[in-house]
Amino acid sequence: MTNLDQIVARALADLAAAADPAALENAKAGYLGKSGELTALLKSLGALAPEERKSAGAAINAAKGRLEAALDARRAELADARLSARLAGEALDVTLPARGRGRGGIHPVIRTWQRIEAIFGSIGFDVADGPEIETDWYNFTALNNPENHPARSMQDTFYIEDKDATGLPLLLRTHTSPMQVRYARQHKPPIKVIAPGRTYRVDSDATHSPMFHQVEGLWIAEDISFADLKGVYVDFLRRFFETEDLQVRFRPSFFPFTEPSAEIDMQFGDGPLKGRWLEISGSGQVHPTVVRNFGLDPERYIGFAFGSGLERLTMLRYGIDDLRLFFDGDLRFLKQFS
Ligand code: 2NM
Repeated sequence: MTNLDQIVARALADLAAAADPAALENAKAGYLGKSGELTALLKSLGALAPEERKSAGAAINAAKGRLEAALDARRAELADARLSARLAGEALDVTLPARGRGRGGIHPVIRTWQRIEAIFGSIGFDVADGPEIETDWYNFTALNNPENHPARSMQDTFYIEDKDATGLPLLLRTHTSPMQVRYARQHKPPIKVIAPGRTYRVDSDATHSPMFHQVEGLWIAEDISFADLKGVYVDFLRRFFETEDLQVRFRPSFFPFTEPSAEIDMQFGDGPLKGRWLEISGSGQVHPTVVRNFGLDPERYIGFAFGSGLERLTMLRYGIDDLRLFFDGDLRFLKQFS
């Protein structure tokens, strides 16, 4: 074997043994680099006699060609191996079932809202809907709220910068009564409607949220009395709380939109709240001025209204002790109701 053959054999073995690109480039340098063995042979050609130089040069160039081809092949092999290792490391099992989107649930307050619509619907009450941004007239004036009533102040009510057609400020409704005024002005008596929805007041602490939910009820006809209010509301409470073992009492009170007015208290005959009177609603006989603002003659039409908080009803029904749980968005809480 000639010296050249030996070099080529060693070089091919070294290239094949290089385990990574850096080792390969090192091995290449030992033969084809500036001070590589093959490069040295090429440099030494000048010292040969011209007749030998030609054939030696051709042999060295052929050897150089073999090494370069082997180098390219090994480079490609190492690159392939690296890609395969990476693909194996990042393998995805595309046959796994998809995770899918989490299923939403009904918020407990909205569940209460739905139950209330079903219960009142079953005894002939329609459901009113209306805007959350209201005019001063629908939210206060029509409901007999005096011009200087504290509820009308910026301390209690969220006003927005836009004005209505009469130049009065628009506001976030502080109760759902304005929906009932709108409904009553668009329907002929008998008027029998509930108005559930979001309401807003400047109030935020452990027991008050600036946004909360109310349901108000209204029944106006020629002969609707406090006895009807009592029958309807007691029936509602017994069905809502799913118990007949429940007492109700009416306590005199005051609201600008009703006269006379009463707070409604209830008491469970059983369970953890047994024997405690709980405030559950405001109510009253609709004030003649409000009936007139419905577009009706108060000498002919009469009836009752009530207003209850949906958060309060929900807390009592499920035994929830902190209002803030409704608004935190904590799934550990919410999932218990879905
Ligand atoms: C309450 C208490 C008492 C009420 C009055 C009216 C309307 F539209 F007829 F004037 N709707 N709701 C009312 C009455 C609301 O909430 C504590």
